[in-house]
Amino acid sequence: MATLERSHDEKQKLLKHAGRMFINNKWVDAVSGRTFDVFDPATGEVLTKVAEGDKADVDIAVAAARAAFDGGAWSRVSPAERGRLLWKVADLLERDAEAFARLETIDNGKPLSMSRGDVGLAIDMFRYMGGWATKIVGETMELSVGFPHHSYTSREPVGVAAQIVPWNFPLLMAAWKIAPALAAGCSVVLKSAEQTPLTALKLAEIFEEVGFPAGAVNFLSGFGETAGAALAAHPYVDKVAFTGSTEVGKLIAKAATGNLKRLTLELGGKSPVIIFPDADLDAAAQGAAAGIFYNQGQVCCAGSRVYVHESAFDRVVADISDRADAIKVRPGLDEDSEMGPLVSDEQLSRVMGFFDSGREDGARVVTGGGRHGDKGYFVKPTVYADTNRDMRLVREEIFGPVIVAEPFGDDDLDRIAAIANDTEYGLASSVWSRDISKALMMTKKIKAGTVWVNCHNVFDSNLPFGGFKQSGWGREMGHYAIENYTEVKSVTIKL
Ligand code: TXE
Repeated sequence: MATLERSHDEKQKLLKHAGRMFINNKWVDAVSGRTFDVFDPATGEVLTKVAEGDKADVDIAVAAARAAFDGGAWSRVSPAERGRLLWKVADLLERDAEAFARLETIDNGKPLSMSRGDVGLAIDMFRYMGGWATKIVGETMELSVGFPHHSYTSREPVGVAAQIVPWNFPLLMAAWKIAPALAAGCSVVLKSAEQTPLTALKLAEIFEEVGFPAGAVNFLSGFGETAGAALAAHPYVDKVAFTGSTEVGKLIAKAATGNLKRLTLELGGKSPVIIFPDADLDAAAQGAAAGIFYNQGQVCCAGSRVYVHESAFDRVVADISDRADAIKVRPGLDEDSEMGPLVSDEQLSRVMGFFDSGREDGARVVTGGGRHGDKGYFVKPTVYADTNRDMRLVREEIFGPVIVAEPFGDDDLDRIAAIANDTEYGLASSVWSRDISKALMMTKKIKAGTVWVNCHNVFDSNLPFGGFKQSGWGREMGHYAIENYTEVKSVTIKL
């Protein structure tokens, strides 16, 4: 109860405009007047209410973003000024970093140490993309057209960007999406996830304080099937950026075809961790454990399948399982918490369903395999062995702190890669070996957008991130993110 009271109290202090959305530089109620409950994942109790934006609010926000982009004040802001504004966002986020971290933990459940890490990465993303605003350039080219000419390309902002973000890294995903869009000169309508709307609303306070022109950035709270779907289908939206489930990604792709919106999708994963016997096995076990248990396993690139050479299998699995048992599973606001609750009742039920399927399919529980406590949405860090490729545990994204471990006896890299690639996803992977040549050969064989060698879950604003196969379309971060928000224009002048 102490946690809940603390949460309520902090919520009052931490959010100035609870129950409202930020559209066209004004704090407004939903047109319908409706609100919905936000829950404390550590207790399951209602934390606060936020505005329930839907199609009517989407229409207003998109119209504001459209006007800002089509000749409005935002369209006249110079690249240097866009960069300065983004740096200011970073500075104010840094000033309020601890408040953001606490609010993220209250809303999402993750340990404070992780929220602090997320805020740091978000700050870095705004600075990094602020730097890009003045470095968006075209090329000149020689043609073979037989008359004197001058040809060049320019990069222009795509237009109105609708951005739909998930609940696992609410603030960070907002930063990944908003920062490149604004650096490129697009205007933005962002919809937070219904489970975790609070830090996006607090970020809106920062945008208000920085003083962006009206309509440049609009923050909506609301549900996916209503507000999200309306954004994805909106005829005046030019680009959609989505992070979430593969299932919803496909719905968004269909909705976006109406006016052939530009589209980037960052979707699910079932990322393999491959541990060769010549690896530093302590480091590999530590990395594999961190790779799955970080953020309660609610990470799209979580290393959820670990394949270990049979000669090292028992030792590595025992080590991962000891590490799982040692994790302090506590409410995120407790400073010593190392794993918080899952985000929602629904996510808890989903993960519990996977425990049931593991039981039915005969997988061996090495450790965990159930709920932790009876209040809030906590589950035990879990390790399974004796699994096979036909089990749901092995095929489907669980999005919880659950890893399946399987041995391989093979030394043939192609056969090992075939096991690693035996998934509809292709987001990430890690390879653990002291033999750099073997590790690099594996990086070429794995079909995934990211391959880490002797590490896992390493992110940087300068490092592109995204998936092969059904893990999505396009790359976020780095200069790729800027390309997502620009169109190339070719100009040819006959001299
Ligand atoms: O995701 P959804 P859910 C995976 C993970 C998880 C599963 C389900 O496996 O267990 O998805 O989670 C918005 N049109 N990931 O159901 O529904 C929604 O409001 C437009 C992986 O919570 O995909 C939210 O803002 N938008 C993932 C966002 O989509 C819609 C992160 C994500 O929600 C919509 C989250 C619609 N029809 C879940 N329906 C990752 N890649 O990191 C929902 N939304």
